[in-house]
Amino acid sequence: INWKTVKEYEDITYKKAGGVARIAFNRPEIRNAFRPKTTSELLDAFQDAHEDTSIGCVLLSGEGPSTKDGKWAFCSGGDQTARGHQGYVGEDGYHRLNILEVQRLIRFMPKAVIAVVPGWAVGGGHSLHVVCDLTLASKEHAIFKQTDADVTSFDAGYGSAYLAKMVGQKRAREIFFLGRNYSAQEAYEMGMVNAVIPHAELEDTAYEWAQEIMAKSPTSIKMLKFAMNLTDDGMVGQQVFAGEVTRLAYMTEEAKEGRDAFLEKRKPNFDKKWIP
Ligand code: 1HA
Repeated sequence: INWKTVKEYEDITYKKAGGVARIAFNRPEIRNAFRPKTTSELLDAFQDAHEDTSIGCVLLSGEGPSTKDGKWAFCSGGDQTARGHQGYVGEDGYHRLNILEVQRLIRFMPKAVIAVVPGWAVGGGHSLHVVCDLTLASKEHAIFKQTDADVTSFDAGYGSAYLAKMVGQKRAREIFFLGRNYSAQEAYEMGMVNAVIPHAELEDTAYEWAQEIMAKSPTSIKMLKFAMNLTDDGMVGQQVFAGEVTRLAYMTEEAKEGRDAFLEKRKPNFDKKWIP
């Protein structure tokens, strides 16, 4: 894959190739934990991937392995050294929880986002894989674990409640209440991983899955994603879906007539065809 760096960041890498964007955590020595700077960079990169019409699919992964001990990580959640009394503190001194904004960008992105998990997916990192559309995991190195209840920094949104819809209530409660390690195979059997891939083939396989998705009709992929989101997202889910309905309505003769009539200061003539 001929990845080309799009923009240099401190805490993440951002590359593109063949219509696929690849965003990856780049703090491997601390298992790719995120601090406010990381989430700001993620927001910037995801926004670009959202708006770039040449991009059809986004991979979210973690760089590695750690130069300290050779271990791999997707993301180990919030950087515990960046936690002050009111939450995670940025370099500017403000406390932020903007990883939830990153979750929303992934959730409402009109393209598929694939979590490519080469190692640890822990805490808020686990929640990120949950919110992605698909998850591919390294057979040898991926480990899924929820430590939120160990460190009192818990995701009471998608990370837990949506997870429960994915793996079932009993399993989700076990994952959060016991905080055990689960292998890629166990996560697959629970229904939160789409495929277990040999580590050496993980990146190429993710790229192939992205290409397969991108061979489909973009509008279908977008509307199917939003349709599957809708029932869990309440009025916001409807709002996202509705935006697309309006976009389609703009393309009709009726919409043209409505606009033209206003601009020409006359009554609109909608031709009164009530299509069944
Ligand atoms: O859920 C949320 C949120 C929800 C809603 C709204 C906002 C949220 C914000 C954040 C979060 C969270 O993510 S809470 C959960 C935070 N994360 C954790 O509790 C995981 C902490 N890490 C671990 O449990 C383990 O490190 C590990 C299972 C990921 C890996 O274990 P391993 O392979 O034995 O490595 P370990 O030696 O523990 O770690 C390697 C180095 O990375 C250590 O540093 P060193 O001793 O080499 O100096 C370790 O301290 C560092 N490290 C690992 N994870 C973090 C970390 N440093 C800071 N923050 C971390 N999360």
